[in-house]
Amino acid sequence: MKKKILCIDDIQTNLFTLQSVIESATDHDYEIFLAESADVGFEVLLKNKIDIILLDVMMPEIDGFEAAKMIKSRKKTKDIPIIFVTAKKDDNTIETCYKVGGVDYINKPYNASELINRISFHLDMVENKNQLEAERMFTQNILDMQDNMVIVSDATKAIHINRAVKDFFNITSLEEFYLRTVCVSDFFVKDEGFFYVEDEDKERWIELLLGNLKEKDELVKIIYNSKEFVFTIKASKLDKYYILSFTDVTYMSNLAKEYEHNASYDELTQIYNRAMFNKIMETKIKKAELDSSYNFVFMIFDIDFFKRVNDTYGHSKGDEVLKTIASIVKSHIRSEDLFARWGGEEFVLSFDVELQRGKEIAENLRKNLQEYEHEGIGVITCSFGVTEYKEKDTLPKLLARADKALYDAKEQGRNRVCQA
Ligand code: GH3
Ligand code: MG
Ligand code: MG
Repeated sequence: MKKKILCIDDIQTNLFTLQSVIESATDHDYEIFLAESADVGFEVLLKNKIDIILLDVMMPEIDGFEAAKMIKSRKKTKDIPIIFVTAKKDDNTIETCYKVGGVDYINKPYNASELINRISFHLDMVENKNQLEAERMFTQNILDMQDNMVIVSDATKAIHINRAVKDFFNITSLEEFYLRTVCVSDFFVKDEGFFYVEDEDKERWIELLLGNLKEKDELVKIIYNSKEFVFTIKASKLDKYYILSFTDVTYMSNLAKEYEHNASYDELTQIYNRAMFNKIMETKIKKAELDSSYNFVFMIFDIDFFKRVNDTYGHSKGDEVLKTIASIVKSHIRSEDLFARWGGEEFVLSFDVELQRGKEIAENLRKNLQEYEHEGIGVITCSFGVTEYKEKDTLPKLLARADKALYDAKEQGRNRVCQA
């Protein structure tokens, strides 16, 4: 399709000259529109997709400078290059030509080939600009199609962000991103197992990351809007730019945490389960084997007549009682004391104290449990078996002794503490 040139000049002969010069020099390569005033020019601009404007400066009513300002102020026409064609040569005129938005000016009388070359030069410039913009849009589209957050950085700041980044930070532009931060690493939170940037490394953090990524995958933790997110992060270097890609694995990370928690905690009472208890007891036994001054007691307690609770009030009420009993005990021991659900309605405890003190602790717990009124049920008591670590003890031996003591407590009428 032929490019369209609009010539605006108040003198008709000038217009005809322009037209014939361009047409003969280019063998009718362009479609030419002629306007005898700025107003006529505006009408042509409205009806046609003009590619370039040749504009006279001195015109009655609206002069060339005014006309240029109006063309530049309208969205539809602001990107059309304007070349001033003027007889004036003074510095002021030349400066004003550019100031009002002209891309070039050419003096009358003009040389035909110079005029043609300038026209085609500026049309090429527009073409290149459009091409660049199209490529930029193409890249942006590809980036936006990624579910991952993609950030292109020149090492110090982000120069490109994709839609996922905008969605995450709830922003619409790169400028808004800068209002939140310049460097995304500012959001990284220091935590075990996560990539983190110390202040002194801020300048070269991407290089550090690239170095690490050669060895292993990296995770980053980001806290944004008081929410915690976990991302895997990938980075590559392209020319002098870095491309960073963040994949949200918060869900999987939470799932892993949940599995980890479930492996150690009893689902109903949320205290340690038997597996965790065994693990910690093994380390206590090892410690006692190495250090003869280290003492600990081990105790087991069992709810009295718990079967009746289930039979009378139902299984879910029984569950509630189990939870309440666990929380009563928890509130009367310290965080370093070991407390776990052994299974069913039996619980185990271990304290780093001598036997005498251990019995006192058990007695206190027994009392505290007895003092509690379970809603709709009343008092529920527990029986305790207490023993202390002895040389060459193993976990089964400790358990057998504590179990024996518990059996004695039951035999002697329940709701009491026995030792073995
Ligand atoms: P004792 O005083 O001799 O210990 O009598 P008991 O009724 O407490 O003893 P028994 O061993 O006969 O009954 C224990 C009951 O605990 C039976 C079982 O259904 C109940 N139980 C075990 N685990 C759970 C649980 O997770 N939830 C509920 N609701 N009940 C449980
Ligand atoms: Mg039992
Ligand atoms: Mg029982």
